[in-house]
Order: sequence, then structure tokens, then C-alpha cells
Amino acid sequence: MQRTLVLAKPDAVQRGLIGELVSRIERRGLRIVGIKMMRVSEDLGRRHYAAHVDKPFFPGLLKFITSGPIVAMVVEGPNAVELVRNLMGATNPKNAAPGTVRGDLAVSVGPNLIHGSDSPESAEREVALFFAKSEILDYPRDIDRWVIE
Ligand code: IDP
Ligand code: MG
Repeated sequence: MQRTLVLAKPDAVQRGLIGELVSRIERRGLRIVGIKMMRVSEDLGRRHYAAHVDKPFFPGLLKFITSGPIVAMVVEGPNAVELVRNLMGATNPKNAAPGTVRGDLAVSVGPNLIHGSDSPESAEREVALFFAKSEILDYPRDIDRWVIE
């Protein structure tokens, strides 16, 4: 079992695509074990995108990710990191395959709707950046026993 961090970026929230992203993740069979709407502070943005601080697009990326509310999620399942990366599509939507989030719903590389951790190590680091342990809730699939006559 693996966990990964997913962000519905500010463009996804503004376009009303939170449900679309959540739905694709859930329909794949992955489980959401943490979820919250929040603003990314400049400090959190810098830490989250630490690998990109020296890239020419970093100032724009930081402005974008702090520009409006996001929805952060902890997603769990077998190979969750790779499964989420696959459903996201390529970083640049122009190269993203149809059927993926970016291939179906995005056109530009800045506002490309979704973040997913790129390795189990990044996932562990990023989940800890965005979520307190108490905000991650494990639950069994035992809803059937709650049929009350
Ligand atoms: P990823 O989101 O597919 O993992 P990364 O390479 O980790 O892609 O880049 C992080 C984010 O930075 C991208 O999702 C995108 O929003 C932005 N970004 C990446 N490359 C560029 C670029 O060349 N120009 C503008 N923004 C970029
Ligand atoms: Mg990345």
C-alpha cells in the first residue's frame, strides 16, 4: 500500500473541476484518506517546489500556486504514486495523452490542473508538508454492515 500527495491546483478549483479530479481518482479504485481546501503560503510553495527553485519558471510557478485556494489530498492504494502520475498525463498538456486529466482538460504547462508526487520518497516528504498525521484518516470498507432496518 502506498500514499501520494495530490493537489487540485488553483486553476482546477477556479474552473469547478475539483469533483472531476476526485472522481477520476476514486473511480480508478484509489482511496482518499485526507482532503482539505487551503491556501498555499509562499513558504509552503517554496518548500513543495524546492526542486525547481533555480528554474526560470519558478517565480511564475510560485505566484500561480499561491494565487488561490487549492484542494490537497492524500491518496492511498497499491502503486498510488504511479497510478496518479498516469492519470495526470504529461507535465505539458500539449504532450499529454487523451484520457488523462491534462490531456482531456488542460492546454498550458503553467496551470495544468493537478499535482501528484513523482516518487514514493517525494510522496512521503510532500504528504508531511501538507498534512498533520491527525488529518489522515484510515477507514475500512465495511459500509454494508450499516444497513439499518
Ligand atoms: P509535474 O507537475 O508533472 O510533476 P514538474 O516538472 O514537477 O511537473 O513541474 C512542476 C510544475 O511546474 C508543473 O506542473 C507546471 O505547473 C510547472 N512547470 C513545469 N515546467 C514548466 C515550464 O517549462 N514552464 C512553466 N511552468 C512549468
Ligand atoms: Mg513534479
